[in-house]
Amino acid sequence: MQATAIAQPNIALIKYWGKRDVERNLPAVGSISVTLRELHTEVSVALSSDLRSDELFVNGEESQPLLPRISRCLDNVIGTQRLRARITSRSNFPIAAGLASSASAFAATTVAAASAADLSFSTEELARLAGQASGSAARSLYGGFVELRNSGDTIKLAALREVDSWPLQVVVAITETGPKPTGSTEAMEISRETSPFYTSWIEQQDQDLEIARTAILQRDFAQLATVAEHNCLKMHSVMWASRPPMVYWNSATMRCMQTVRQLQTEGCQVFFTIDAGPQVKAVCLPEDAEAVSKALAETPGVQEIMMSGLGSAARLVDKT
Ligand code: 2P0
Repeated sequence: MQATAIAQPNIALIKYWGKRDVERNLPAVGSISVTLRELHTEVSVALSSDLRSDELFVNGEESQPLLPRISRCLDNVIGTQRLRARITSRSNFPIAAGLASSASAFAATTVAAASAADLSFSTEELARLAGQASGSAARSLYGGFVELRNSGDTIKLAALREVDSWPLQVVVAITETGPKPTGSTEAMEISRETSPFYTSWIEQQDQDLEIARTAILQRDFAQLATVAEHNCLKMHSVMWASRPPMVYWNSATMRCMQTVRQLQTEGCQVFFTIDAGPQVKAVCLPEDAEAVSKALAETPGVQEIMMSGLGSAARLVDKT
């Protein structure tokens, strides 16, 4: 009873920040993301009557701190009266550094757990289960451009555009690889409870979603660039105005934003987005990817560059 799944992280262009139901992990706002191709997490779930408790190995090392959340995810997918599991996870990019590693990890865990237990779910059901573990994970059950919508008491997902029909590139500038100071779950609640901008953030989200959805459907890069940068900066303004303030950026993050601004003045079709971490993701047209990558690599403080096209949905790769 073992299954292995692969999922890719996704980068939100219109961000999820805030929860309307913490218990069920329902987001307060919809979001739109792109699923990446080159970054991935592979998760194996092996259920066994020989195990007395769940065991988790992340990139070859046993991990106690992450285990309760993974165990809860398995309880949610399989049921609490399940066999114990050995879970092994391997990512080809830094984890817990604002690169959406929880999205790919929980998407892959959900798919692998369901298969290991011989349970059959629709993609949308798998997305809802993954989303209960980590909101952004729901989006990695789909490929290309993905929208997550709030729908009554649950979420609904839609693939807005397939991977190959608008092959944007994402250049990730890594400026720091350590774990982030405040996890997203806690940070979102601090924002909801203390930020004076939180309510207007929530109120304006549907408008941003509408503009981004239309831009994606029409392949209007300029429109998507404007709304994505605006939405990103609004989310960070909510965080900055929280008490305590949550500032995920470092000086290299700012320098990367300036590099993107400079590229834009030179005619490059590129925009930046930044999540709950110091990395800068530059989204661009394929013909501009090399120039964007070179300029970001030369930006002081950038430690590494990762390039990715848009990728496909989470999937099962092995079952025994
Ligand atoms: C996003 N982020 O839309 C936003 C932008 C971070 C900034 O989704 O609490 O790890 O597990 O549901 O999914 C990160 O939040 O949060 C996230 P939980 P998650 O990608």
